[in-house]
Amino acid sequence: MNKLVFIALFFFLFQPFAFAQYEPNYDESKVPEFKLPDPLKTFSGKKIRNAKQWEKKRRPELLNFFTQNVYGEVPGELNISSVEVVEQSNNALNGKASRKQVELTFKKDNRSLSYTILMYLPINVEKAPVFLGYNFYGNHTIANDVNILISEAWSRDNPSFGIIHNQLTEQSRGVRTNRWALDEIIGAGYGLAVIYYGEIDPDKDDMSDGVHPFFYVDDQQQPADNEWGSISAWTWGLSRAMDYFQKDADVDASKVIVFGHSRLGKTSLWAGATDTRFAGVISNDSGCGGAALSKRRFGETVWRINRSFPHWFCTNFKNYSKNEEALPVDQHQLIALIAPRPVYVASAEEDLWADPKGEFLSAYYASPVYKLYGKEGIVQKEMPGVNRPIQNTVAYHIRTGKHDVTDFDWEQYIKWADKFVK
Ligand code: GTR
Repeated sequence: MNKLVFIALFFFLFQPFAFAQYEPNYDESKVPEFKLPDPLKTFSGKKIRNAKQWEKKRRPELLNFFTQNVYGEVPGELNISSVEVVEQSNNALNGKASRKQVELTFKKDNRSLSYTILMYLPINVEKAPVFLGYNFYGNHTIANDVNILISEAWSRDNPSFGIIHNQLTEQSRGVRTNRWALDEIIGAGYGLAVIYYGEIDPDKDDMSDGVHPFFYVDDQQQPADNEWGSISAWTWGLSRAMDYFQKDADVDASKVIVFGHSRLGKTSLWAGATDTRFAGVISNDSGCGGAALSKRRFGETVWRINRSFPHWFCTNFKNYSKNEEALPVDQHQLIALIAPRPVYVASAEEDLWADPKGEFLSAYYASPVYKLYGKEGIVQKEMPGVNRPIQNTVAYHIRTGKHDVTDFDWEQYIKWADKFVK
């Protein structure tokens, strides 16, 4: 047999075994043994005893590790060049809200990038606390409102939403109203601000578009190994939205809660960790690289996420693919970086890919850091029953159903925000 044919045949026959080894695990009894790094012990082994030591020693070294090895560093400063209110009305949602569409523009050398924040604010509140979140398919998908402008940015195709040739269209207006409980948010006295994430960085493995190239020198094609992936870029966008809120008299910038689902839940956690101006953080079904503990290797793993979405994290994170045991941190420490500000981690029962138990344990193991500040986190190690939220400064629920954002989720977020942020 010709040698090449033999090699091809060999790989063909043994391929199922090779892949079986990396099939996602959904069996609790097959979760590997692992030791979680202690948030209250420094890398050099010193015990952290109070909030001051945490802030001086441990928090900075953890933040630095996540920056250099997981999400990637933002290579420089890029501030808002101009703000334009492109549309507004004081009569939205049957007179209950005002609506504002604000375009932020960034310029550097001969590059320019703009994105639009769509805001609904309750009419009877002078300075509103606000939920801020990214959406997956354009601002016009979040409400059945003909006045919402349609973004021209690249989008992943989704024929069921009428998105083909990577262009958002009229056909998808209002298709995601189910994910945003807008009436309830406004009724409870909060504003909602949303941004289409593709305007900051299109969600594809291409580092030549979005905000990344603003910092390239000479003929650089991609960020350095320790520099930002897409999650960090999206996080940068949220922080610039925060810059804007600080100047908007209609918003209470000291009460902005950053929210995100799934990959955008990973993003909201990283935003909360890196930007202490966010008063609260919500991670909805954020899974691997979000709230879920990586070392459990349950559902999606570091290898799998780096393979499917090579652009989300920094290149250095690939060192931990199939190598979670070498990670000197885990995601409970990402949550701890948000302390003492309120954080809500939510899971869905059928969303095993995101590892609900790993998400819960992260919230639990982050709690000792909250305790340093006299704040109550998650005190019981047993997961609560389905649809039975635990709401402290650290909050958690697992609801029935699949990977999604539902009215049940929002009801809990509003109740919790009323108590811990408003
Ligand atoms: C999945 C990915 C998850 C999650 C999800 C989403 O395909 O594996 O990590 O982020 O996408 O964002 O919808």
